Amino acid sequence: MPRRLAFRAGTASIIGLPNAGKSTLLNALIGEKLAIVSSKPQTTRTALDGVLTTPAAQIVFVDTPGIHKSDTPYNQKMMRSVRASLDSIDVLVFVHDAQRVISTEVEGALDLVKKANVPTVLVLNKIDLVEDRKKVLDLLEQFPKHYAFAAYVPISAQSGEGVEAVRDEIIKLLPRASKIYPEDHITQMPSRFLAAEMIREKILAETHQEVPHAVAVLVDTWEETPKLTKISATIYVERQGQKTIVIGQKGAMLKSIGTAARLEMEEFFGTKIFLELFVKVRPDWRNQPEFLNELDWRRMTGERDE
Ligand SMILES: Nc1nc2c(ncn2[C@@H]2O[C@H](COP(=O)(O)OP(=O)(O)O)[C@@H](O)[C@H]2O)c(=O)[nH]1
Ligand SMILES: [Mg+2]
Repeated sequence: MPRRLAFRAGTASIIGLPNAGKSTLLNALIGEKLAIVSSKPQTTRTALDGVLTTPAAQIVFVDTPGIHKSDTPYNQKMMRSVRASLDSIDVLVFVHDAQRVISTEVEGALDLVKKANVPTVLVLNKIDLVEDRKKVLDLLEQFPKHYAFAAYVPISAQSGEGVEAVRDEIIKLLPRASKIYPEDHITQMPSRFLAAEMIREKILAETHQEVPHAVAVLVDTWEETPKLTKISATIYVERQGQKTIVIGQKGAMLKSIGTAARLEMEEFFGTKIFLELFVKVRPDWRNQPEFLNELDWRRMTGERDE
């Protein structure tokens, strides 16, 4: 049979509790850092997409915010994006942190899996952090009691161990179909969103307590010249005290955030970058629908490559 007839293509959503390693897995699967990663909850605030094309298949991945109690409007918005990611997909990938037991929180998340009713791969992540491999096996054995997963794969998204097995299990579950996107397409996300996220990641890495939750970043201007790309962006926080923290002593914190973000942008976009950062207080932005729309990459307008 000619190979093109056996080609498989479809969509796979990655879901799980916060901090399980969903975004790290997306990046490992695609081989590009598309999603920002941190140990702070709510690092991923909206559904993100990343496309992997192999000779045998094309998988459109959707990375999602962690499944959590949606007690505020902003959290509810995040959970809506998780639920929306369960519609019209071919495969689900449920990521669980191998250091954690199957708590009631996990059971709640598994209810979403049951409702989605699509073939689901159980990924037991962070096995590099579990010294006793027997514990990994014991935990793997627990999962079928909760749901009949299509496959069970222990991995370390960070080291890459097991990531190919995840990819192969997903491909087996995809329908026969031709490519949805051209081969070199990796994401729908606009460059200015990716750049804003890179800045936010550096802030998350450097700040603590309520600051990570209070931070939003928007790129204001994006100017490409043959020699370099000039980007100016605003970091929004909710209170003056947070602004003081983000700027730091004599601007030291803002400078280190800017340098780290610029280096990552230069690597990712493959061009020299001039990055200018501003910090503004915008009280209660998490409850302002208009501002939340501005942060939504699907609604971003303006200069874009891709
Ligand atoms: N040791 C280890 N850490 C991991 C692994 N996968 C993710 N992490 C870390 O776990 C934290 C949460 O990862 P992230 O991908 O942002 O989780 P998400 O909230 O599920 O998207 C980050 O600090 C990651 O570096 C892994 O396989 N091993
Ligand atoms: Mg994430």
